[in-house]
Amino acid sequence: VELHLRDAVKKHGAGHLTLIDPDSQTPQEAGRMAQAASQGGTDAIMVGGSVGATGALLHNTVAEIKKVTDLPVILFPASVAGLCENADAVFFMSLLNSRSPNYLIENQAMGAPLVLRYRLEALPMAYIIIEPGGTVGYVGDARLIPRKKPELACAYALAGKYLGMRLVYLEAGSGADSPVPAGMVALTKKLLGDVLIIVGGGIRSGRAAAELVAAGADLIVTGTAVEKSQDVASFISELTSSIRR
Ligand code: 1GP
Repeated sequence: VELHLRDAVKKHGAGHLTLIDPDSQTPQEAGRMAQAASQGGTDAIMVGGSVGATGALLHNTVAEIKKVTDLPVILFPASVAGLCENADAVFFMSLLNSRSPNYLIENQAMGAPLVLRYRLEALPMAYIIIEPGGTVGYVGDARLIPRKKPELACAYALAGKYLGMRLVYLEAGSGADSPVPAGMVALTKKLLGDVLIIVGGGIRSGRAAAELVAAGADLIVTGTAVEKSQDVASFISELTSSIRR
């Protein structure tokens, strides 16, 4: 799955990930969204959410998505409960600016044997939450990075790289009024080189996505805007065509 993502970035200059929160619709509706997103040219489906994205709902959501598309399904877990065996990979992430050991290492330790048993590909990722942070900032007990302090985001991202993480996710929080500042993305990419920079939270248009890609984002995540869209295939197609070379 990591190779698939890196290939997409190499080929088109950037990639797009569609985030589906199992708690926001039925598994069948999630399947229809994933199918439309795939038609629109998204590169992978992320499945997860801060609250309630667990158990049978999670499993059935992944199952419906796998039925309708060959795209990789990557789990985006809020805790050990966000793992299931029918996905392809997991963002094996540590919330580096959390105050809580739960989100730094405890859930990861409880989850690691399940990742092995479920044969999920683990994608080692530094997860960094920037203001305003939204629900995930609250639930993850994050000490939010101020929007005007790109050097702080970079310090955490670089620490992640030196710890061996090959992906960095700069998160503004789902539904944020505005995405992570482009300048913060630019500085992070400049210092991190071949680490994949994922940016999400509050991205609602092709223009916003293109600005972040121009700054250095490798992968753009959209969740809320896809959920709200009346025509998912054409919305994703607008996003993917504006970020691709
Ligand atoms: C949330 O970054 C993701 O974890 C997506 O955010 O819902 O605002 O697209 P949106």
